[in-house]
Amino acid sequence: MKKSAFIAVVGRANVGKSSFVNRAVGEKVAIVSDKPQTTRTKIMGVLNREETQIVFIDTPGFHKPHNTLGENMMKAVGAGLSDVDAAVFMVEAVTRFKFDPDNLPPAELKLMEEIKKRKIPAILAVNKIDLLEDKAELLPIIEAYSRFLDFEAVVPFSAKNGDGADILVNELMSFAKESVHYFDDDTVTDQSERTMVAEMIREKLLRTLDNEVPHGIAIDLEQFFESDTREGEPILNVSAVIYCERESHKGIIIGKKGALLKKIGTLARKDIEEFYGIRVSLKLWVKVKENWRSMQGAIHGFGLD
Ligand SMILES: Nc1nc2c(ncn2[C@@H]2O[C@H](COP(=O)(O)OP(=O)(O)OP(=O)(O)O)[C@@H](O)[C@H]2O)c(=O)[nH]1
Ligand SMILES: [Mg+2]
Repeated sequence: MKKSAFIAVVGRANVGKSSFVNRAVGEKVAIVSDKPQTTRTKIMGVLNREETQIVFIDTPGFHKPHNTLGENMMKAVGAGLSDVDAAVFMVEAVTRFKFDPDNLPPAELKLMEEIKKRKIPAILAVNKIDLLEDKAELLPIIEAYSRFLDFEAVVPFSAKNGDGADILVNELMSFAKESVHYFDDDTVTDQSERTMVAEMIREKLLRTLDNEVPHGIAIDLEQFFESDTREGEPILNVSAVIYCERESHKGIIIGKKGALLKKIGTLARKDIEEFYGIRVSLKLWVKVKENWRSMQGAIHGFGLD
């Protein structure tokens, strides 16, 4: 009997939502970095196990928006929570902030409120347990969140080393109901190939650059086509413009004598080559589009709404 479930994965930025979705699906469908607000849109990742299809909906980290892009990202979280069978509410066992059970971050409280209002069955997933010295540290965390929401289950796990991840996936399997499958069995994501490639490039920028610079970046893929080399080998030709918000950022991205841009290009090219299994020629340019994160038209142009 064919079954399926739609599962929203929500939580504050940087808790490991995308890392979990990638591990559950078994393929990299969403980019990951140590910078908050890595994920900008809702992204589907598909897992097929026997006759059951689980569609994970990875969402941007929940936060108070500071610009139009942020507002769109929060709309994506709302849309991600629409018509799902269950939600994974993800928190981290060891946070960069001091954990105070009586003062949970407002973003998390608001998100739990939203889940409650929509009457979505939710699982509390406590990620990053590999960082815990003592598992007993989990108790006050679980207790603090359970005060606000009646979770169907609580699963501590590590998206990094996989401990407990299967327990979480198995819990989610129980939400599957008899239904047609919405994706072909060999499909892993709803994103287009062009979007995946643009995201691979953005991931390298997020991982290489610091502070404000990577947050103001968007990628516009200009060329994306396959051809043959003179030796008759297939090659994928990709050219992309890296948009940033300031002239000073442009200089940082390019680096001394173009060294940083070259490094980013090499890292991205290797990733794209691995993904497609053929040679890739990647050309990158850097341009400035001031304040684009506050311009709906530009945001739309980048496919971020
Ligand atoms: N130690 C450890 N680090 C983890 C684990 N899971 C994720 N990380 C790291 O946490 C950081 C954020 O991971 P992401 O998967 O991008 O987090 P996210 O929740 O999708 O973040 P946003 O898209 O910004 O909301 C990355 O540096 C990951 O490598 C884990 O289980 N243990
Ligand atoms: Mg993410």
